[in-house]
Amino acid sequence: MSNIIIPPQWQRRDEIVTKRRVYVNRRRFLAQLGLGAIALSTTGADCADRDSDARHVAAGIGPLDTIPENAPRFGYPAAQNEAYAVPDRPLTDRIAASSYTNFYEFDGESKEVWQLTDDYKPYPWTLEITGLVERKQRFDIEQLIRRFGLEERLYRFRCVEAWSATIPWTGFPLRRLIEYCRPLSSATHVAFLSVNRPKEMPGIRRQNWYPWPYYEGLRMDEAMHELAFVATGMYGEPLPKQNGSPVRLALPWKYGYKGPKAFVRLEFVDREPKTFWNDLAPNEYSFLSNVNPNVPHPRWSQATERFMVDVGDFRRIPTQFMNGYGDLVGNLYPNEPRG
Ligand SMILES: Nc1nc2c(c(=O)[nH]1)N[C@H]1C(S)=C(S)[C@@H](COP(=O)(O)O)O[C@H]1N2
Ligand SMILES: [Mo]
Repeated sequence: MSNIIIPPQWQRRDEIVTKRRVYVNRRRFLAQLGLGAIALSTTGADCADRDSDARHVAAGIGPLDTIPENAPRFGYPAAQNEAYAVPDRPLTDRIAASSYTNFYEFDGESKEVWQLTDDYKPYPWTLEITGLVERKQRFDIEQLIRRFGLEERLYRFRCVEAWSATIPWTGFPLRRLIEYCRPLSSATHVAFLSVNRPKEMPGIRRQNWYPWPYYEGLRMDEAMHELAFVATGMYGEPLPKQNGSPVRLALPWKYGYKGPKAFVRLEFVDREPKTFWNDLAPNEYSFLSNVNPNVPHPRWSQATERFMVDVGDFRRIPTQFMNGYGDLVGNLYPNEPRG
């Protein structure tokens, strides 16, 4: 992707909005000059996307313009919960975090998922609560936000493929939703199901060998942990489509794939639920999938990671036990290799 638009790292909240405006205007400016496609095709690594990119540039659309128009905006930007800061690394550039994404429903290879989300219309959306629970019910996004509130948390993020980021998520602890719904005492796990919209999601159509829709799961003690977070937004605004609009999980001590994007169902169950990547390759993707530098992936080391600072700017850093959250969640996993 474009390396030409890299404003300085922002530190203060109002710079988030400013930065987005600068970015959008720059795109429009290039489009007007007819230079967009040329200026944006300089990296070469994404030739396949060049046509798509040119089309988006011509329309003045960038990776932050995929925030749905009808996403509710009340409560943003939310107050930051200072208990969840990330003092050891910088915040990842916002455009980078919404350009370099993983969302197989749109594509399995390209890291420019946002260009494939034009047909995806996340709203109307409902979350169904079902299974072993007293209050089986549905929430729309407004109801979720009104009932459970919004706060901002800075979390480390670590993909199993050894890239990482620091993201300011907006949302609420999953625990709040679970307590409200009152699971039965027989519930031991929570299963999540992502939205299944082949007409809107080209990756589902193209990669029809995958067991869609995406599904994930947690033990109840994990789901009830204060760190487990339902994200409705990031960087002070609702989630862009490619980052999982309308809601996704942020589980900072686990590899990224444990956090389903665009989930529509939460089911309380009495056994370990099946999960998408574990079903596809059980020896590579365990149910727990806690970030652990001491446990290599069968095909690569997990001792270090490529931390994404900005668009095209990655730094190699050591991976921390539980992604730096060992003090908080380590006690849940007595058998996790510690050295
Ligand atoms: N529904 C769904 N959720 C998903 C994925 C996916 O392909 N589909 N990819 C996962 C993986 S592998 C990662 S690393 C994170 C990526 O989140 P990001 O693209 O917002 O960085 O989303 C996770 N959640
Ligand atoms: Mo990932």
